[in-house]
Amino acid sequence: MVRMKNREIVEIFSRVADMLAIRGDQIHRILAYRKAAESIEALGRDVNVVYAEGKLTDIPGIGDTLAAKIEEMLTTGRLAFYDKLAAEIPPSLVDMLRVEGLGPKRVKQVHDVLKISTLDELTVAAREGKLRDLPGMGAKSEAKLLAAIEALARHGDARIPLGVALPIAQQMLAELSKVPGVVQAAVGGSLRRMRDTTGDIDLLVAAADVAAVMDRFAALDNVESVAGRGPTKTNVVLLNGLGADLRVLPAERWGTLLVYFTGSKDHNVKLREMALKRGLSLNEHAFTPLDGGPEILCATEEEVYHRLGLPFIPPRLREDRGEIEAALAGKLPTLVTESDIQTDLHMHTTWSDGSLSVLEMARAAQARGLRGVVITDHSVSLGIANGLSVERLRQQAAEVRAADAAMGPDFRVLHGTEMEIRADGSLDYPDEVLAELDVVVASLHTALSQPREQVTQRLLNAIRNPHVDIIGHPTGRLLPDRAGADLDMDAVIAAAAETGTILEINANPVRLDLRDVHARMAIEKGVKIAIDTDAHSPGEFDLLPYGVATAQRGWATVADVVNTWPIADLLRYVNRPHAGG
Ligand code: DGT
Ligand code: CA
Ligand code: CA
Ligand code: ZN
Repeated sequence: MVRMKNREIVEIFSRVADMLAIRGDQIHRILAYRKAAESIEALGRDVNVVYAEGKLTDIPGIGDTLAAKIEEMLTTGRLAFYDKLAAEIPPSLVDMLRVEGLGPKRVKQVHDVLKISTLDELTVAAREGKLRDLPGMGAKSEAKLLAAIEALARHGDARIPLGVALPIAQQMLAELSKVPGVVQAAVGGSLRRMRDTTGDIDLLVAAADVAAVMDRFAALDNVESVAGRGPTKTNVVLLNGLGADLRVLPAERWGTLLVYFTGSKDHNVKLREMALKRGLSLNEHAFTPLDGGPEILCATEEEVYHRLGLPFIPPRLREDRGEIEAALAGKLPTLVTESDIQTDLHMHTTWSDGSLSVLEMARAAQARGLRGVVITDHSVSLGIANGLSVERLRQQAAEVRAADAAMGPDFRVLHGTEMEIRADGSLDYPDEVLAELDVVVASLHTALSQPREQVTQRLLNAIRNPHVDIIGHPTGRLLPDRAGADLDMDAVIAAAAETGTILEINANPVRLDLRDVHARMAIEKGVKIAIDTDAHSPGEFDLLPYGVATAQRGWATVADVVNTWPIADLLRYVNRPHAGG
């Protein structure tokens, strides 16, 4: 009998890590439990099966001690060590760690001093002003804590980052494609629209034998349990807790199936209204005449849109943000695509916190079809990332020029920086040093929680510096949990438009920053966009599609995206006489 599943073990190990942290235990012990939780989460197989094979210690980070604990949980459904810890550190304290800015030491303090052991009690205490008198606290930090608690309550329902869900979906899709008789297979829902986070995985398949596909789906390695099954759909829960829905119809209905389950819901509602005006009802199966005539089947999405008097609308635009109106008016944008991208303007090497040399990164970029890169290591005040002093930056210039020569005439290696915008708004390098660089990216990495006016002003200072060409990942958000700076985006975009400063869409799926709607706002004001991977290793160049998709969701065309320009045009643009400064 199965007593525990993967995600319950993940949950217990990560709670143990948090409880040890609150207790003030040794760091290596805390990290061991955290690593174990991450390993099981990434496992992709039922841990009960791995245990039955006697291979628990093959799992990364699982040695004999942790394997014995997993065995205990799998066979008894309990972990004595957890129960023992829980007697000392109430497990409800762990929930408080989800509040941004609230660490294990503080949690222990409010528990020890004020006897607070739940998030609700903490909220009440903060509202009543009982936290401000604790050592190291004050009225200001109390208000900040309360704001963070309220933010947590707002975003409580966990959505999964696109970068986590999409690879899982693609892997499942590859398995389903192998089932005999499968004609088409695609991801649907918010994943196909490439929204930055997703509620669940939607998979769509066209096949004659519906049952065979659904049987295979229910038996995939990463499926924990089947939550529901109907004639054309199966819903499962994955080992990592994510839901996944599969829908299967015959190939002649593929067009309506795709449109219906790509969504968004609001986009679909509009399409259905348009269909009704034409005397048709529309669902995933077909158009059905309201007067009772025979079904009209659509094997492609083009046919569905055509029947409604519309051109094909790319999935990335299907959010009911004016795309149907634009389509009717013949004004849909021609979206930028991956193959339009010629350069990457933001990446790191071993000079700061990257894994490869300048030349190796250039070669890796060339291998992916790019024609040029800008090397942008961190600047001096980001000590944690081994940021470059002016002296090291100048040494690096020589290496960049040597790499540029070594790559030959068909590939350019340019010298840049990802310069810190410091907490006080000043910049990390003086103007005369910035003037020596080909391209300057400026970014916020610290003090992101400053009040809106202050943090916006920091960014405006950077935008107005005539040497700053690009603002990297403008808000600094990290998906799923860190909200990023509370920027006045209208002011940032207005200043970027005025000075010609480029705003980045950072392609790393933990960032996707600018996000879609802000990219669209910027483009509408004439601001140029850079889509950059911010690669710290060669594999991260492959994150580009996430950035391109985000740009597409921002309605970006080739003209809006500086990475599509020949490198000479790019250099001319960044070296033009600036309006700022
Ligand atoms: P998510 O999963 O929250 O990230 O967002 P979606 O858009 O993937 O939504 P989901 O998974 O609930 O449903 C997938 C698509 O199926 C959705 O985009 C549109 C379609 N759909 C689902 N439920 C409804 C519904 O009640 N009405 C209509 N018109 N469409 C629906
Ligand atoms: Ca979905
Ligand atoms: Ca769904
Ligand atoms: Zn950065």
